Amino acid sequence: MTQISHSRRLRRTPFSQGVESFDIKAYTVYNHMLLPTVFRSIQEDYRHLKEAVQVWDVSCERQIELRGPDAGRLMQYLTPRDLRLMQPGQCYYVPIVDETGGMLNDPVAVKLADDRWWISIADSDLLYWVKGLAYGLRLDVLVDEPDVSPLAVQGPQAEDLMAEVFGDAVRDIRFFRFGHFEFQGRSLVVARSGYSKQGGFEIYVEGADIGMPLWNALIEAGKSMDVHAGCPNLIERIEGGLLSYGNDMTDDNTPHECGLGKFCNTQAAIGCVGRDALLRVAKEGPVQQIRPISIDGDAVPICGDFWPVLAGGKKVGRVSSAAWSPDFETNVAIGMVRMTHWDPGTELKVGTPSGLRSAVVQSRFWI
Ligand code: THG
Repeated sequence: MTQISHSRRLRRTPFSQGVESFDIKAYTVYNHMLLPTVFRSIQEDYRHLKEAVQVWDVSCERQIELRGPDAGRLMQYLTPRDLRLMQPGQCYYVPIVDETGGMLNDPVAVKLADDRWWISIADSDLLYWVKGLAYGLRLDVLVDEPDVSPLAVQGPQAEDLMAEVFGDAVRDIRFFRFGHFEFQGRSLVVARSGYSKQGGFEIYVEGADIGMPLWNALIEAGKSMDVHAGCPNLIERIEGGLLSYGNDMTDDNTPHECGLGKFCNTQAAIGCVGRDALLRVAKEGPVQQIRPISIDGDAVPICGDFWPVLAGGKKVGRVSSAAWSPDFETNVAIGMVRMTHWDPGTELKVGTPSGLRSAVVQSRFWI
C-alpha cells in the first residue's frame, strides 16, 4: 500500500500515540493534521459507535482564540448568527461567511468569557481571515491558535464513561453547554457536543502534556463498557445530516444553500461580513439546497468527487457524500439539488462510479 510521508507540516497530535496503540487503518488530513477515519472497518466502527462508547482524537478541530476587549465584536463580524444572547458557558454552531455570503467555515464557537472565545474550526485556514479582519479593522484583540486539542467521547455510554473520569457532575452538562472539570489538577473545558448523533462530550484538552494521561484514563475507565478508539464515522454522519466543510459545501455556497439558514439571523447580525449579500439571498431564497438522498442498489463506492445528479438526462445537482447504511438498508447520501427537483419524493438518477443509479429525495435525514 502507498504510504504518506510524515513531516512537521503534517502534524501529529497529543493523542497520536494512543491512536496508534489501536489498529488504526486509515487517516485523512484535516487542518494540516492527522485525523483517523477507520479503525476496524467503517461498518464495524459504525455499529460500535451506536452501541458502546468511543474516544475520538479530533485534535484537528483546531481552536482560534480571540482574547481582548473587542473579542465579542470580532466574533459577531465573523458570523451572521445573532450572538447577543449568548452567555459564557455556551457553544454555538456558527456559519462563517465572506463578503459574498460564501461559506468559509462552519465551526463551533465557544464563549469562555465576554473577552475570550474559541472558534473550533472545520477544515479551512480560517486563522488568516480572522487575523486579517482584526488587523484591518484595528480591533483590540489577540488572535492565535492555542495549545488546545479536542478529544471527543461519543456513543450511548459516553455519559457513564465521562462520569468515571470527571465525576457525576458531567451528567448535568446540557447540549452545547460546557463546564470546567479537573483532571490531574488541571481545569479543562468539557462540553456536551460532538460530530455524531449518538450523544457525547468534547474535552478541550489544554496542554499537550496531559493528552496521553487523559487518553489512558478514559481507555482504562471504559474497559467494562467496551470502549474503543473511534473517529467521526462516514455512515453515521450522513444518516445524521452532519455536513463536512470542503466536501458538502465550499465558499461557493451560502449558508442558506447548506440548510444552515436556521443558524443565521442576518438582520440582527449588525456588522457581520457579507450581511448585505446574505440579506439578498435570504429574501429571494436559494435556488439550490442540500438534501438527503437515498440511492438504490447495493453499496456505493467511496464518494471522492462530486457525482452528478440527473433528471431527464439534465444535470440538476450533485452528490458529495454517500455510504451504505446497514440500519436503513439503503445508500444514504448528501447532495446539492436545484429547486426544480428538490421536493421530497422526487425521483432522480445519480452517476456513480458503479453506474447510473436511481435515487429519491428524502424529506429528512435518517437520524
Ligand atoms: N465539534 C467541535 N469542533 C468542530 C466540530 C465538532 N469543528 C469542525 C466541525 N465539527 C464543524 N462542523 C460541525 C457540524 C455540525 C455540528 C458541529 C460542528 C453539530 N451540529 C448539530 C446538528 O446539526 O445536529 C447541532 C447544531 C446545533 O443545534 O447547534 O453538532 O463537532 N468542537
